[in-house]
Amino acid sequence: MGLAEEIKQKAFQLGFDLAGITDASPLDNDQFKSLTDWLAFGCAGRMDYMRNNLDKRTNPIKLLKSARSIICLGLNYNPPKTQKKATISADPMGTVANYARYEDYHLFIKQQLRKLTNFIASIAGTGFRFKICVDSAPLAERTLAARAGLGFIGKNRMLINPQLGPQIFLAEIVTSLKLPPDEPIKAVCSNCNKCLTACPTGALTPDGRLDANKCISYLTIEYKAEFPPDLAPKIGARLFGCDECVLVCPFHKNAPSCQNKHFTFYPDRAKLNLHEILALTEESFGAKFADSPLKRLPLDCLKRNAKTCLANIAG
Ligand code: B12
Ligand code: SF4
Ligand code: SF4
Repeated sequence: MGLAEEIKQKAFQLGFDLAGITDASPLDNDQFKSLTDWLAFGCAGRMDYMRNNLDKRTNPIKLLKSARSIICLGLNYNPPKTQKKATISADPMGTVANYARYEDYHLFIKQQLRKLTNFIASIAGTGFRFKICVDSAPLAERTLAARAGLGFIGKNRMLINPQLGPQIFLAEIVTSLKLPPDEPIKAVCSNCNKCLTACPTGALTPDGRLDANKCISYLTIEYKAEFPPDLAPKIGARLFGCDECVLVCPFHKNAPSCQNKHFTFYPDRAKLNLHEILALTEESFGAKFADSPLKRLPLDCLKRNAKTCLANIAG
C-alpha cells in the first residue's frame, strides 16, 4: 500500500467518512473570480475575515510555504435517527441547525487531525511539514474538497457527496508531502432548483451566489447587530443557523446518519425553549453549552435571536 492509501485508511479508522487528495495549486481563474466577485458584490456582509488573507484563501502555498499536497477530509453530520420522542412543550421553542446539535466540530475534528498527522509523521519520516485546518483557516475548503473528489458544489453552495449528501464537515491537512491527487467526481444538480425555491429569504441567487446579508445562517450566527426589519419576520423560529437549502436537497433524502460514535450528539438540542434562553446568565450559558458551537455566539446575540423567534411565533 502506498503512503496516500495508508493515510486514507487511517483517516477512515479515525472516523472520517471521506478522504481525498489534491495538489497545492492556487484556485483556477473561475474559482478565483467567483470568490472575488462574491466579495465585490458585498455578499460577505460584515464577515471581514473573508476579505482578509485573500492571498492565502486563494493560494495554499501562502499558508504553508512548503505545501505540495492537501489531504481533504469529510465527516458526515447527518443526525442519527433517535428513538426518543421529541420533547413536547407548551413553551415556544426555537430550532437549532443540525451541525450545532453536536459537540463543537472545530475542536473534535482538530483532535482527530492531530492523531492523523502523528500517524503520518511516524510513517513519512523527516521533512513532513503540515498545517491542519477546520473552517476558520483562510482556505477555500469546498473548492479544494471538490478538487480532491469528495463531492461537487451544488446550487445551495454546499459540497455534496452523491452518497452522503450535503451534511459533511470539511477539514484539511496542507502538507509538504507530494501525494498522488484524486480526480474530481462528475455529478451535478441538473435541472433541480429546490434549494433556490426553499430559501426563506432569497439569499441564493440564480446566478450562483449566496448573499450572506440575507442568509438566516449568517444573521443568527455571524451578524451581531439588530436584524434588518424586513428580514426579521423571515427568520421564523430559527434560533441558531438554518438548514432549509440543505435538507430540501434530493441528495440528502437517502443520506446515511453520522456513524462516528466518538462525536458527541445531543438529541435534545434540535429545539430549545426560548424562555429558558432568555433566562440564561453568562454562567449558566457557559455551563450548559460549554462544548457547543452555540457558545461561539455572544449570549446577548443568542437572546436577540430568541426574542425575534418569540415575536415571529406570536405572529
Ligand atoms: C463564510 C462561511 C459561511 C457564510 C457564507 C456561506 C457561503 N456560501 O459562502 C455563512 C455564515 C452564511 C455560512 C453558512 C453555512 N455554513 Co459556512 N462557511 C463559511 C466559510 C468560513 C467560508 C465559505 C466561503 O469561502 N465562501 C465564499 C464563497 C464565494 O464560496 P462559494 O460560494 O463556495 O464559492 C467557491 C466555490 O463554490 C468555488 N466554485 C464555484 N463554482 C465552482 C465549480 C467547481 C467545479 C469548483 C471545483 C469550485 C467552484 O469558487 C468559490 C471560491 O472558492 C467555510 C469554511 C471555509 N474555510 O471554507 C464554512 C463552510 C462552507 N460552512 C459550512 C456549513 C456547514 C454551513 C451551514 C450549513 C451552517 C448552518 N446550518 O447554518 C450554512 C450553509 C449555508 C450555505 N448554503 O452555504 C461548511 C460546509 C460543508 C459543506 N459540505 O459544504 C464549511 C465548509 C465549514 C466546514 N469546515 O465544514 N457559512
Ligand atoms: S442557510 Fe437558509 S437562509 Fe441561508 S441560503 Fe440556505 S436556506 Fe437560505
Ligand atoms: S436542492 Fe437541487 S439544485 Fe439545490 S443543491 Fe440540491 S440538487 Fe442542487
